[in-house]
Amino acid sequence: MDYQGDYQRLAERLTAKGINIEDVKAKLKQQHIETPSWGYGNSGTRFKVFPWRGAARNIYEKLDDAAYIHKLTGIAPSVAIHIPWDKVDDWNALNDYAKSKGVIIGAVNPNLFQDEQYKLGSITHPSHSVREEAIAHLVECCEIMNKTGSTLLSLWFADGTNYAGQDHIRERKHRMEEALAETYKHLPAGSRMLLEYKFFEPAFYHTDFADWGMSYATALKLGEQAQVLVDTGHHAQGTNIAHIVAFLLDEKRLGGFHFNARKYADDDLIVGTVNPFELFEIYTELVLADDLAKDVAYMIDQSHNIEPKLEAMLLSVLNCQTAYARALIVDYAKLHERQQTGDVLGAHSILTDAFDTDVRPLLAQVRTEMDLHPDPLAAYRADDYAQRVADERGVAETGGGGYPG
Ligand code: PSV
Ligand code: MN
Repeated sequence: MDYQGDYQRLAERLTAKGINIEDVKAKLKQQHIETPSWGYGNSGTRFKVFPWRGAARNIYEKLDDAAYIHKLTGIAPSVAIHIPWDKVDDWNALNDYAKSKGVIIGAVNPNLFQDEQYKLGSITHPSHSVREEAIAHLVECCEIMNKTGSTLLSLWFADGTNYAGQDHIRERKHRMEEALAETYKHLPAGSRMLLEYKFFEPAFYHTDFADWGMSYATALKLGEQAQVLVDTGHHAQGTNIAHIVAFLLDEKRLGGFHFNARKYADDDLIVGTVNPFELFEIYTELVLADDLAKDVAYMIDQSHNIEPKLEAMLLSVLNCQTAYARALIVDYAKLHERQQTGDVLGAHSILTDAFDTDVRPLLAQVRTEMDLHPDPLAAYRADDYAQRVADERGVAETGGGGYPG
């Protein structure tokens, strides 16, 4: 890949604008995108699961795959786990295995949406005993965090109702607050609880955590260890996610992201495919917020349906890297100047100029400096890893502990 000449020209152009290219490269090298264990197993829609030959069948194979994505990109060193899908008897052995592969266990995601008793909700269920069971699972996940060294409890609830009058909405809110307050007490020191929201599905009349405002209000009640998790696929059409991000950053309550792309519903399409400009807008807010964004966790949340799992995950990480690179080369000084003088389109053009910049030579340079292949997708396609795991693992009959067919 002959990118050096292009990189030199880009570096000169950016330097002339007062952008410190060494600083940009240093930030790109520090980027950290967490991949989800469930993205490596078979998954699908409620209509059909198309099994992928070579999909990971258990948490060890998921770690192998995640380590491979990290080896190619250099920026995906941690793996989110889902409990009980990824539960093991010996957590020390799992930690050691992850370490031997060059990755660590990241966020712990409880699962309160697949058991029979949760038909009417988990922590908001009308029955006290079902709520107790749900809380016990959340506490168990806090204990797992202690064993894996995880610093994030990532919470998403399928809770909600399907018909007006089905349940008392405010009582459900109180049940939810009570359960989370109890869970909060069990959070390991220094860790955080991230509250995800989603405006519909699987409940279709009301969802107990429907939007960022509900997660935010609840986080405020719980305490500083509770923050909001923005899943980019969980908003209504046309929602300005960058605005939500800016607001939460300013309030110091943006805990992290679940990245994916959506065209209509929570499609879990590859992040940055249908929405590259939206992803770039989000990253500009993060870059602008500087220190306010220092603890934000960046996680992928995708379950690939028809696409090859490994290439999909690789592309997802690379799309986040591209968006971040574009956001880092925005001329923020000039942007601010134009904002102050009310130069509406002049200000806008500062953003489109960065977005339209071909950052591939910059990223190739960064990767070379990190001793990586300058083009990870080409490296993946030239490599035999996918073929090897296809031969070794064959076609899994289940989702590898993830979404069943
Ligand atoms: C739900 O749609 C969700 O986005 C939540 O983050 C879950 O944890 C994740 O998918 C995996 O089930
Ligand atoms: Mn999510």
